[in-house]
Amino acid sequence: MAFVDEAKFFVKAGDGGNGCASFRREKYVPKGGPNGGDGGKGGSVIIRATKKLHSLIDFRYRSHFKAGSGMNGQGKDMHGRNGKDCHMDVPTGSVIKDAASGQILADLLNDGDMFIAVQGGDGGLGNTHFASGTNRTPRIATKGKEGEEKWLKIELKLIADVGLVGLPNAGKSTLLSKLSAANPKIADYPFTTLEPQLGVLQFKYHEPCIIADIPGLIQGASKGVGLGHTFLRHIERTRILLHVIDVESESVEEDYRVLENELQSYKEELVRKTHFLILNKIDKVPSKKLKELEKHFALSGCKTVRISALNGDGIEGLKVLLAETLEEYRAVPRRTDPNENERIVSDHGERESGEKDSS
Ligand SMILES: Nc1nc2c(ncn2[C@@H]2O[C@H](COP(=O)(O)OP(=O)(O)OP(=O)(O)O)[C@@H](O)[C@H]2O)c(=O)[nH]1
Ligand SMILES: [Mg+2]
Repeated sequence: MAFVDEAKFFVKAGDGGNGCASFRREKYVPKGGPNGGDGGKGGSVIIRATKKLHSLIDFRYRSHFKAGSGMNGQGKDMHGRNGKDCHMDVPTGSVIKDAASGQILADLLNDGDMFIAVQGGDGGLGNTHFASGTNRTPRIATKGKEGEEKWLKIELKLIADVGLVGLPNAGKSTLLSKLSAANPKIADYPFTTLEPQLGVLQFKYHEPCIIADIPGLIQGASKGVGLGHTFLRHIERTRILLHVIDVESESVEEDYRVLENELQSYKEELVRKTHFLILNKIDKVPSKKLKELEKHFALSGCKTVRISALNGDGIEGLKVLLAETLEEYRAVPRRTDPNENERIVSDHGERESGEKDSS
């Protein structure tokens, strides 16, 4: 299951410069011929895919992209300068559509793929073009053509690398907000998160990764209790699962068992995935309790990580662990899923409809 992120933006190519109508004026040359230069060509808006980008976050800050207009031609056969192209970088995997018709215009799969979104207008012709045997003093020059403009839609399919699972109120959304720039709703009651949320975790020296925070699971979720477990399909293809546990709970071991059971009843595969047990809210319990819990989980072969999502303790260590673990996985290609068409909420704060995407 992939998350679809999308944005709308406006592109406008540069207008062509006007051609010029002028005549040579020199001493002793009473009737100089035409010497009006052509107008410059307008710049185009060119969209280029780069693997350095991983989200459409930049579109939150900018939605209009304009190329430069061509300069007008001048006398003395001077052509106008061409307008500057506008280069836009988008993440690889972006699909560009016409916003009005929905028609796919480009599928920018590979690093370096380019697409001319709108062509600059041609420059007008200077009057030199119109001189002929019968008309040696043409006073006409043509106007530059207007650059194209349109609204486009960009869609990016994101596949989460890391999934956050846990009982309601365990602190999953708080953790997402600490690991990424996402701003999910956090509150001291169960089922705060009603729809999966995405965030992008940026590393200093590694490729960024995408984290999915899903609604809390409770005993019986697999039978539809609470919010059910259909959300789990959003994390089916993640590389890593973080099982977020509230260590303040009276029954941490039991909570963990419930979580494992629900994951298992959804799909056996989910419990076999690489996972780390995140002991959250360590600020709320004495270290004696933590040590006991660590000992308990170590016996079952589970790797634990202590954190306080609230005050940030242990978050840096967790980031390093995620970066290193993901690095090992990068070399292995992920299987593709033909049914990746669900839309959900991303950390751009845009809420999408649940409709199926036909692309
Ligand atoms: N003291 C303390 N409180 C925390 C910590 N992490 C989260 N909380 C609090 O726990 C409550 C629940 O946090 P959320 O992040 O909304 O929990 P959630 O797991 O996303 O909950 P659901 O979306 O309902 O499943 C909030 O009041 C948080 O402020 C922590 O490390 N320490
Ligand atoms: Mg939540």
